Amino acid sequence: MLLTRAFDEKALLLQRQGRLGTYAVSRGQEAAQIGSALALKNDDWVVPSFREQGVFIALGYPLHQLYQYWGWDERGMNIPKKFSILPITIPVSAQIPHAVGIAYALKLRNEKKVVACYFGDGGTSKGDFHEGLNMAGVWALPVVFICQNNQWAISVSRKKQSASKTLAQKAISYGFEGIQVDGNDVFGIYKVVSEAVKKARSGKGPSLIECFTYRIGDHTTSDDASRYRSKKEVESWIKKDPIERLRKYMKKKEMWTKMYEKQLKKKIGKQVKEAVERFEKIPKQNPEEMFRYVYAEMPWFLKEEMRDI
Ligand SMILES: Cc1ncc(C[n+]2csc(CCOP(=O)(O)OP(=O)(O)O)c2C)c(N)n1
Ligand SMILES: [Mg+2]
Repeated sequence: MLLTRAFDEKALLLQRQGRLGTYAVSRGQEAAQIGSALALKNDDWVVPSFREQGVFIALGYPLHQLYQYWGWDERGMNIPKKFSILPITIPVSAQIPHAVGIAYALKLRNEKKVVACYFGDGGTSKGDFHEGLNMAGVWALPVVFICQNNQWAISVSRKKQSASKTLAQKAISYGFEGIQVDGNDVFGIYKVVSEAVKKARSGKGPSLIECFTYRIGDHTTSDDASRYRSKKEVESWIKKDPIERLRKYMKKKEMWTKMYEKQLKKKIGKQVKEAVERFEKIPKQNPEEMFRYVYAEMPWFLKEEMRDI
């Protein structure tokens, strides 16, 4: 969780210095992301949206490749073979039908693997969400839908997103279980996701887990959240910071010392520094690359745009 926070903080600085592109911070959502990722087995499938750096980091994804992706170079999502992760999906909820397709294939092949599919509260308003969850229920597929309800979809609040009392309850209409869990409690998330994964692996079908959490930062580096939400609201959630909660718990259990955190932060600082150095040494891609592979034959308007770069 601390590594994810440090990765994010560095990403923000790099973006402000023009060394990284638009970036979506995950501050406040570390428990939901790391707790859920750790409940998976190595060869389970992970289908992310765009704010899940904590999931990638918990699974051991190379940090420099994550920076590379956010640094305008999609080769950062050239997923090394040992990972069963799909590339980051920017279009909201487009990944949900993909996750369900993978789960369907796993079922047909009788492979005892599970798919973890991530999306946000805003993602539940998309048709893809309904289509995906509906068929996952009909076919009793091995998929765990993990909704990080961080209360905001850019400037649209959770209340404006859906009249449902909870997002978890939407699962009822698809014929499977939905659970709302404290998204800032890493142990709670781990437990609930572990149970859903076990259920999916044993052929008992999908689950929807709503992690009730908060996006402490702006939506992305292109956003200014102070224009649509109050300081008071943000401060009330800073008090529930998942890392602070874990620290308090560990202190109480005498599992934490100042020295432990100091050493951990030193190690993390080194990891992040090395990742940035490695990312910045990668030769820059030719900007023409982004035009080349969209169509078999490049249309005139792309040719025109390409001439202008
Ligand atoms: C199909 C589509 N429409 C609109 C956008 C612009 N957009 C990017 S993120 C976002 C809000 C997503 O909110 P949520 O699902 O709650 O995820 P969060 O950003 O809170 O993690 C929108 C509307 C997009 N990326 N894709
Ligand atoms: Mg959201």
